[in-house]
Amino acid sequence: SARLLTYAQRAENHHNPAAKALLETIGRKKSNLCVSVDVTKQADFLRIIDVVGPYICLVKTHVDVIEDFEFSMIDRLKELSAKHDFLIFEDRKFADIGNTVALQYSSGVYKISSWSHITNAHPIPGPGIITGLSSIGTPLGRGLILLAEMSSKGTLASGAYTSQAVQMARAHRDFVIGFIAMRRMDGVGAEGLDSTDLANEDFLILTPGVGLDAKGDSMGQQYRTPREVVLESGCDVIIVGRGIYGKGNDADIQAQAERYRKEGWAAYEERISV
Ligand code: 5FU
Repeated sequence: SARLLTYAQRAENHHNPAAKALLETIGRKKSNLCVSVDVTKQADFLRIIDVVGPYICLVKTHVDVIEDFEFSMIDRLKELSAKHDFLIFEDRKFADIGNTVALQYSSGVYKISSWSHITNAHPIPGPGIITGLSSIGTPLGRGLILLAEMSSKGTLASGAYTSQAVQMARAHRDFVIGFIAMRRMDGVGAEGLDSTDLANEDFLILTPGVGLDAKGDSMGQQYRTPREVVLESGCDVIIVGRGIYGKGNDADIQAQAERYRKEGWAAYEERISV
């Protein structure tokens, strides 16, 4: 299964340009670390990304929390993406009908499709949300992640909901490149499917709720270590927010980014060596 392949080998399995580029970047930089930069000022946002850039494969944004947003910030973000060789993932969590999400993705203040290689969506509206986002994202070579599970306590994304999210993704393999999930989705919702097809299935698993120094926060977030996430649960990309950018000055932030990169990569190397 894909769990035992190298990231570089898996890049060959993917035709979606965003999935291929992400896997190649991970292999090239020896980093399965995505930093989530959830700060509210443009200057802090860009400064933190410049500090962590060398250690990451992907930066995750919530662009709508930036208070002093100007579109020129996106130009600076793209420059940093080229300078440090990482991709961009706007964690927009679209959740409406296809026609509406196509507008939200392409238009408005943020024009997410014009700069974000990867974005994500809740499967709650049904497959029309994929059709709508794909009508904008596929011509631009973008990739979509479906939220099959969440890291927060009491999430409703479990059981049959998770299985149906995976089934929706299987029906749209050109645009849906993987999941937000807490474990590999191999075999989930796969009753009655051909076993060789399933053995070759290669979804990317991006996993938030990663921290080395805390178990959670006061609002339901739950943290696991890179080792639990990558080695034990077979996930592909660790997403770390406050564990990195919340750690003080630039030198501390840089040290944490390097620490998580090392931990995530060691867990992957151990995984593929067994
Ligand atoms: F889909 C999800 C999820 O299930 N849990 C999350 O925490 C997304 N997230 C995001 O990852 C969340 O919106 C934050 O941007 C980030 C986690 O940040 P933390 O500071 O590492 O807790």
